[in-house]
Amino acid sequence: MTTFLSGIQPSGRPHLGNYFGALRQHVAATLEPGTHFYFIADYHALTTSEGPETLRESVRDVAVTYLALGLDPERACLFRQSDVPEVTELAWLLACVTGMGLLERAHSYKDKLAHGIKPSVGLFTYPILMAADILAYDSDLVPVGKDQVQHVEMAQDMAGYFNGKYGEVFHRPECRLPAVERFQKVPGLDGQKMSKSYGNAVWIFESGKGLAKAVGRIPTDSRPPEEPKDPASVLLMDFLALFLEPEELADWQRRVREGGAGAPGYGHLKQRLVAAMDEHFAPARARRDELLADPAEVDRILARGAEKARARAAAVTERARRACGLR
Ligand code: AQP
Repeated sequence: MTTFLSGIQPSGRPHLGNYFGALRQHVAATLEPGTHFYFIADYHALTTSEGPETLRESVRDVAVTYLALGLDPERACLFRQSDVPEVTELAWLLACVTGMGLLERAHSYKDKLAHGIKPSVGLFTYPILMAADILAYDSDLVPVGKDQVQHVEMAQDMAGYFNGKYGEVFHRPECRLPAVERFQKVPGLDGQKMSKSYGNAVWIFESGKGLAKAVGRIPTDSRPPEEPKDPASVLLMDFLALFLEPEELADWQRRVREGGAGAPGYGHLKQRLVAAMDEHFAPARARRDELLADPAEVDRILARGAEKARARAAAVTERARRACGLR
């Protein structure tokens, strides 16, 4: 039976990149046969924490987002990472077989430094905790966006180091990217990867004036509508490509490419984007409002998820302890 596992950090409001790269494929995967674990990575979020109250709110926000997007807690186990403290012990066991060089090659760490984020030891060793998260559940498949592929590969490496030294303890996980390539790395408002910490993100439940304002921030240039343009040079088209059906998208692309009297202006494209996002997320927004009104139910779901996840992680951790001589 295949075990699926993935997670998301409660380090800010889930954005379009998290949705297309991860959340949407997590929810879809739960329809496949297997065991499904989805966690809210609150230990990870401590690497960039803005305080306890914000963290608690963000954890709830991510839980509500998963459920509002259709994750069925009867089919998937939804839980808080910190409700399974075994992963921190596993992280230590993995740290002791992992060379510094592996972590020094992490692209995501280097990107964070390049964005001026002051690194803690926790941020540097993040891939070890992520490997522990993956290996603790004997995960077979890890659905993620492209930015996390290297981290899954590092988990494979760490499993290999540990197994090489102590025998076959950990399963080798494989990552799974969204089948549609443009969902693998969604651009932010500045054209770089959309990221909670880069100030370029659009919250998936943004609505009304907030949504119009966010879409209004997508940069455009001074070329007039009539001027023929390569659609690939118009960032707005990348956003529209996330939401429109292929035929409609092809039509807008053609009109942008041909220019002339029938070509849309940037304002027109922005209006279409707002309408498409509204339509796409309206049902989930309504479910979100219902869930926010019933926090006790969300707590119950997380508690049930934690119980099941912890039982699996405890067994794997015990196997690892014995293998390395701690028992
Ligand atoms: N722009 C993106 N396009 C596609 N997938 C993305 N993901 C994140 N950004 C994009 C995927 O979302 C999942 C959860 O990510 P995370 O919140 O745990 O960490 P992250 O990848 O570091 O996301 P952020 O927004 O960039 O967070 P911060 O700024 O806090 O570090 C992952 O599967 C990821 O691939």
